[in-house]
Amino acid sequence: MKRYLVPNDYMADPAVHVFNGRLYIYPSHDWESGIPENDNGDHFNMKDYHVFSTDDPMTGEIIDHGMVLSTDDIPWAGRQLWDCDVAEKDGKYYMYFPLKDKNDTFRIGVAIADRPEGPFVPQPDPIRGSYSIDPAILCEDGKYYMYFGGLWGGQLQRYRDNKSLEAATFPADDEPGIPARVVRLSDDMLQFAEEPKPVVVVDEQGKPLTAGDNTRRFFEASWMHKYNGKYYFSYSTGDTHQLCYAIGDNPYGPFTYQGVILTPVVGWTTHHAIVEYKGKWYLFHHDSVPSGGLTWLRSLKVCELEYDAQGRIKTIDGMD
Ligand code: FUB
Repeated sequence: MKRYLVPNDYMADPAVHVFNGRLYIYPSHDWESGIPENDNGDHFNMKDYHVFSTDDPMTGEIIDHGMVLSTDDIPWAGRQLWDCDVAEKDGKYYMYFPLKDKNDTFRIGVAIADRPEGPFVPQPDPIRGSYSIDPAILCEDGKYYMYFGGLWGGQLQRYRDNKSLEAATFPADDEPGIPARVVRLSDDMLQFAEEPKPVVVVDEQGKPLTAGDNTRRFFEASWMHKYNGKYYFSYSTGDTHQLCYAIGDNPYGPFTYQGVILTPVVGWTTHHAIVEYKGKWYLFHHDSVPSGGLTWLRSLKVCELEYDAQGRIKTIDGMD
């Protein structure tokens, strides 16, 4: 069974966490801004976030806590509030959000709240040294790690070794693909504590997935969860529209490719969060069925997710 969570509005890119025994959903807020569709993603012209919560994602009431952060409140804002994530530390809630600055370059900002439902107050500047999109946070033994990055409109091809290039550069098809990044956050949660490192996904022979392997290699939409002591790094393959996953032994990887979590959905993008709640595992994602296939008007969905006895995720049909 699958469920559309917010049938009266367009929400996408869910990040989902359990705070104080309740499920909190932090999506992007799609709307019709009239910007034509292009490979740069200009049509994803989001300008605010809402927060939702529930005590039962399949059948319970979904509470809309209203608008919690807007580009109007962010001093360095240019345009395009894309996929965010939220982490809790010492009773404060930190929202990490990608946004283009006034030079049209994606940076990652932080906004702080006293409660998981916000409202969130942004810091005056983005995180120093941040770039690209799609932050996802792992909390592990009191340390916090951010996974981030996305190709094409997400601008990751403009960077190598955390330095910006003069021009966007893609590897040849037989070279390793451009990886996501992982970085530990500072104790105050407001900066990077180290240089971001590549999130390397390898095949069964231990070789990094190549740029031409576009049904398996990373594109955007990082998520990290733990299952049976292993680290499951999951992501979208972008132009081949799959959600895939890879397993590692620590937060930095490397991660060995395992398979497909969700086959392509209606719409160009696919994006997700995986979370355990009250003894069940759930996949939150989005598709463009309710908007009649408009890629920039996406709707939040949830379904249960299952593992086999070896810890492999059972593939879910995106067209269901
Ligand atoms: O919503 C805008 C972008 O589309 C996200 O940041 C990507 O992950 C993709 O879902």
